[in-house]
Amino acid sequence: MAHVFVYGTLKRGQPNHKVMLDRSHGSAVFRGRGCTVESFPLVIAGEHNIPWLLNLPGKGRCVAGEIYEVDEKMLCFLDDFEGCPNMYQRTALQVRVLEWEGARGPGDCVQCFVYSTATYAPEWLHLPYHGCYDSEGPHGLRYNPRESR
Ligand code: PCA
Repeated sequence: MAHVFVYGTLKRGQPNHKVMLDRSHGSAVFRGRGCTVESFPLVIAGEHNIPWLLNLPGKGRCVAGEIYEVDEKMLCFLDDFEGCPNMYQRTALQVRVLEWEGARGPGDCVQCFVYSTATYAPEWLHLPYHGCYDSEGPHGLRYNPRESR
């Protein structure tokens, strides 16, 4: 079992959350909410308004998201779904737990996998940095789902 921190379209209520609920992809159990210990630039970029966590710790904001416990099958599925390693790369980072589901959880911080990218266009650094992604947020950059491309 591994922990995955999701900050974009995989979160509850976001356009790709359904893939985490599909048992044919493996299992993903919601464990709680958290935010990254380090700050990162989270930008919405490209013609499909895709959220990207740029792998540049120390810049941007602490980013809020959800922590899931996933099995090996789901991890493999998510790697494929997120185009890892060409689009996103899966790396480990520390997440500060804000709310844990159930009675007992780990301490303040938990190490999680995250899909971020180190291969972005330099001009993305000039886009607005978000702290908490919502496809329908006031930024007006609604995610264009893969089915509609
Ligand atoms: N999906 C992954 C990375 C960005 C995205 O839209 C996530 O939600 O964490």
